Amino acid sequence: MIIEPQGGGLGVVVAEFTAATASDEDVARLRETVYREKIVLLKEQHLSPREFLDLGRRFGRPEAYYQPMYHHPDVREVFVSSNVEEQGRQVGVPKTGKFWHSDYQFMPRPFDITLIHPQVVPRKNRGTYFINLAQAYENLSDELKRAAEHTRSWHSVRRYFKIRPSDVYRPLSEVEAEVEKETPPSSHPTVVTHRFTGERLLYVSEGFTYALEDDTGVERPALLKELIAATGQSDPTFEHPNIHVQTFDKGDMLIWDNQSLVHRALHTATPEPAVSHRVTVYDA
Ligand code: 7UC
Ligand code: FE
Repeated sequence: MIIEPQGGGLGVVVAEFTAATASDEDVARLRETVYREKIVLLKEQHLSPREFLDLGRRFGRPEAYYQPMYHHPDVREVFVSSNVEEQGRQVGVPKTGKFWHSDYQFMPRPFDITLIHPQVVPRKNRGTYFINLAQAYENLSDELKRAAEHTRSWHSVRRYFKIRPSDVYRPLSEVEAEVEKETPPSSHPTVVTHRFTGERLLYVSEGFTYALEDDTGVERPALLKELIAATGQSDPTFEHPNIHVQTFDKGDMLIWDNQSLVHRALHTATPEPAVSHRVTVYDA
């Protein structure tokens, strides 16, 4: 196993890692690298959905997505993002994650680690944007740090909940009510402490975070907007210095620290075929 920094700041590239024969020491070293470097790009993987899940298991307890329409038909713990029909039918869900978020941020317990194994890689707009919320917190002015302290932020999937085929002809109000009931908003402190590294994270996202309240329960919409902008998530040009663009090739696997990072699928002007498999885990 060879670990090398990738040019341009965030993340490392790992070559000569073989999932089937990797020792516990190799996996422990990778896990520690994920939390320290935030993104690990494993080269030359080519794993079946079952093998991918087996690798995910070595990093923690895999959790199947709460909605079955995202599940791989053979391995339910594998989440499928795809705009490619297989034998005339849709597998998984197209156009997922095209907004700043972290995975399951709207749930009581967000995932610790996300693993993505791209299957069909677009030729042009390949990649994912990332922002490190530990870095974003560090970069805040002392005044904004103080303002964020002792506040809570509220997160919901409602703006990005995907209409299911079974929702056709249902009143939107009924679907909305169901979303609120099945996935009520979750709140987390606006400044959370990373459970493994102890870093302070500015835990807000443009896609899921819809309210921030101070310690007396009063909503502070202007502060939320200012904090989100300070992280770089409001930049329509994606040129904010906090934004890291992670590209990948066929056979790559991306493993990232989902506590520290928000991410967003690259915006594609011309739709190209894209398929990726995802496994998400709780680490202890
Ligand atoms: O379809 C999607 O963009 C899925 C998103 C609402 N949730 C992904 C997650 O793991 O939180
Ligand atoms: Fe995501």
